[in-house]
Amino acid sequence: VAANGAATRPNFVVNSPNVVYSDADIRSKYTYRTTMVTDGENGTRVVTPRETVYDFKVDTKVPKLGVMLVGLGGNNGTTVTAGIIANRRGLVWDTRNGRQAANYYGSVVMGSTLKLGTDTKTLEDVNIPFHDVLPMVHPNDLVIGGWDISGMNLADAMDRAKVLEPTLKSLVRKELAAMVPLPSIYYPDFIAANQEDRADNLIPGSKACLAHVEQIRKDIRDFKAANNLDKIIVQWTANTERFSDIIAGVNDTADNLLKAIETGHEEVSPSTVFAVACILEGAPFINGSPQNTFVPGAIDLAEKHGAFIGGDDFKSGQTKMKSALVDFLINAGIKLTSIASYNHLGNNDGKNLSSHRQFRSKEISKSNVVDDMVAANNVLYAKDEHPDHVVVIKYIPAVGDSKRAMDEYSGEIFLGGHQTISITNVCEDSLLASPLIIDLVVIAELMTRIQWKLHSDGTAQGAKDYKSFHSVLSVLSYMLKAPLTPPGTPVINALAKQRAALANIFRACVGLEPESDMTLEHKLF
Ligand code: NAI
Ligand code: DG6
Repeated sequence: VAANGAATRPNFVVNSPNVVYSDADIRSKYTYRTTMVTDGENGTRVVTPRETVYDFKVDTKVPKLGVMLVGLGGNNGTTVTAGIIANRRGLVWDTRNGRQAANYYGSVVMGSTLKLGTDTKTLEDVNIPFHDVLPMVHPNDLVIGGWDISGMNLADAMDRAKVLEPTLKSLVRKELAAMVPLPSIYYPDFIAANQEDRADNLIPGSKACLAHVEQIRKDIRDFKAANNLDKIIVQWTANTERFSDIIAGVNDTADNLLKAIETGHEEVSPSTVFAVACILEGAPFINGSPQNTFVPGAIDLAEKHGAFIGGDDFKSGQTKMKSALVDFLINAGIKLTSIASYNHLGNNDGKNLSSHRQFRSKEISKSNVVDDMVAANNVLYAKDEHPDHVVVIKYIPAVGDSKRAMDEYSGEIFLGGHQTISITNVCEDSLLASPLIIDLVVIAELMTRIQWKLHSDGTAQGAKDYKSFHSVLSVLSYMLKAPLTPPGTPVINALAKQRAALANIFRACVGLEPESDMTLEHKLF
């Protein structure tokens, strides 16, 4: 992939009349097949296959991309920055277990593969790196910057985070020491009081105002110009905030939200101010924390400006396991009756979450993650019936960033039997979250280059102009605990479905069918 902004192409060619390559883009004609169900007579249902033909167009010019993190000096911010530098420079360092080379493990884009098809001769699967299905930014080429209410340089902040090996830290120290976060906005009511002592790098003012929006917009423009960037993506990886109350006339519509910012309404959070600034600046904004940054007015504003937003809350460990395991159990016909999820951790995130209102934001985002899987199984569950589900988080400083998640899943099996599954998941939280930050950036950027229209075959149904995907990028759901979806559309939490959606949309863009896993070629001779 060219890092110089030249148009690039996947290193495969789709041999189909439905796919056309040019110097600037890849165009595909794609037939989307769905099944529609209506109620018929006498309690029967009428099921009708439906086909919609779309044209997709992918701009193949890979931009020079900047990523600006809100919370750059935190555990995630410093870890992802050090990790990208380590990969870019191909670093290898000593650990007590031997030599360790930089890698992108934990990133779907960089660490996983997609089945391209079946080898004509051997009939074996041909897999390609996920990153190669369409022209994507390489994470090594990302230019990183951002804001933090703590003005510590990133080398010292990396020490404060206590995540990385000293040998790796010494190799990236010089570059990180030169990076100092931009001052940020701090409205003390939104994060825990125990964060106050690190708030020494502030834009003046302690409630929302237009000057804050303008300063953030200027920061984005300045960073873009200083680094000669084509595009910027902004991601919130700052502290979890409390939820904002949704108040009619304040944050329910785009106009009211802008007015509320202008008049300094106390219910507008820093993360919402960042979101508004990014929307107005046309920079995609992704929320990696659980709070309701995207109040209805922010979503409305994004839709009005055709700006991209995504969220909420990185799905790194316990919830990722949960959204795979619950999908498996319920689809195996086992009636899950309870989930008890305990977490303890000792990093600054844990410290912030030891405050009730911030914990409550996290509790909400961690609790709704099985709803769709339960609701889909009307054999096991009556309407509105669901498993008991409790989430506990405790701050234990001694374990630092090494989060412990303990889950007990109980369910009913055949003829009144019971099954209890206990899982202990120990992981450095920031080493799980950092690759997600990368995936979110790379995929969100790619989504800005994909356009669609209804295929025109001379009928009235066809559309003339291409347009973008909806402002709310639900395609990012795989990386997020409480996926934001376009208003009125369902939330999918099941991990396998989220990944299939991502992969199959990208396949459609190069004119390939969804991967059905039927493998009839191995069954029908
Ligand atoms: P952290 O506490 O180490 O870092 C957060 C940083 O944000 C701090 O440096 C803080 O000074 C800064 N900050 C707070 N308010 C700010 C503001 N208004 N503007 C700019 N900077 C501000 O936390 P960590 O571990 O990096 O996590 C970041 C966020 O990601 C948290 O909300 C956490 O809940 C969320 N998250 C983390 C996951 C993980 O696995 N590490 C997974 C899911 C979500
Ligand atoms: C304790 O749950 C702290 C949280 O910030 C989590 O570490 C983070 O949200 C990751 O959660 P999960 O459920 O994806 O492991």
